[in-house]
Amino acid sequence: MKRKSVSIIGVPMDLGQTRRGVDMGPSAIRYAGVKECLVKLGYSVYDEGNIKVEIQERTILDQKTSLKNLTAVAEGNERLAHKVEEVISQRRFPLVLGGDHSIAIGTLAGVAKHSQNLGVIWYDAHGDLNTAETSPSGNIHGMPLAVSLGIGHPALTNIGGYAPKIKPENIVIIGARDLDTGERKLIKEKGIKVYTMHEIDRIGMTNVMKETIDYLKERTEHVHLSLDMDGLDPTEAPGVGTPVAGGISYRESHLAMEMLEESKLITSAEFVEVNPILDEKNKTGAAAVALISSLFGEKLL
Ligand code: HAR
Ligand code: MN
Ligand code: MN
Ligand code: MN
Repeated sequence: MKRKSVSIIGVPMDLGQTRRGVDMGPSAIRYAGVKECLVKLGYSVYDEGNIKVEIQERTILDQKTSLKNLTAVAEGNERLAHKVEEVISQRRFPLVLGGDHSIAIGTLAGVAKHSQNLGVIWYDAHGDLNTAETSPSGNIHGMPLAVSLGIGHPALTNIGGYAPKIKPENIVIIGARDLDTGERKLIKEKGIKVYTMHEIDRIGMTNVMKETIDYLKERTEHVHLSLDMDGLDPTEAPGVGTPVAGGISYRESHLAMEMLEESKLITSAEFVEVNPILDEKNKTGAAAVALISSLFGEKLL
């Protein structure tokens, strides 16, 4: 890691989808010892607490677009964007804990304020490239990557006061195995680099990460890691709202984090979609912390 100070930012967001419990993700990751791990690795760690997210017990549908909980999701992300921007101004590494993946909208809005040519690694079973028109669910957690490209509802694409946040050629998706029709179309149209499970099986995680690192090193100045825990196989990360079989293993994920650490490329990160209600004794929260430790330089020997 380039920055020796880390700010932990919790985002108890559960309004980007409809399964309850993912708002407790930040607690689960804290409980699994994220701060202690980073301190042990020699970092100065500041737990900034949680970003305020509205508590809304019933889903509110946007009348025109059928997007779910649009206003509350947008407001939470606006607050998150400010916080992330402030943390980077203080030269600290923002480590954002979700919460559902809709929070990547705010994280990227904050990070990209400081970076004209931001790279993004999207570690996920899903593409999160839907719009209101292509979404099968109306869930905003299926849209943050499209939104960050400037594609989607203006209440989301304009968070932070500017759009777009990122360029399609600066994105690498890793672990995809559940892509909707509209998402496939967008990937082809925009030429987004994707390593599906097919490529991971075919060439191995070592080569996937080597290629990803070389690709991003060449064209970007900072790289954000957006890690959705459902990128991992559900047997090893069961506490997620939208599990998809046939995922990345725990060991492959460790390898990926270790290679990213060696590359010194990552300047911000988020770990999302941990849902303790669906989990088995905080297995997924603990896996998130183990991966964070590797990303920040923990060695086996
Ligand atoms: N693609 C589906 C949708 O848009 C499912 C998305 C599930 N998303 C996440 N984030 N868990 O990756 O609704
Ligand atoms: Mn809630
Ligand atoms: Mn996701
Ligand atoms: Mn996902």
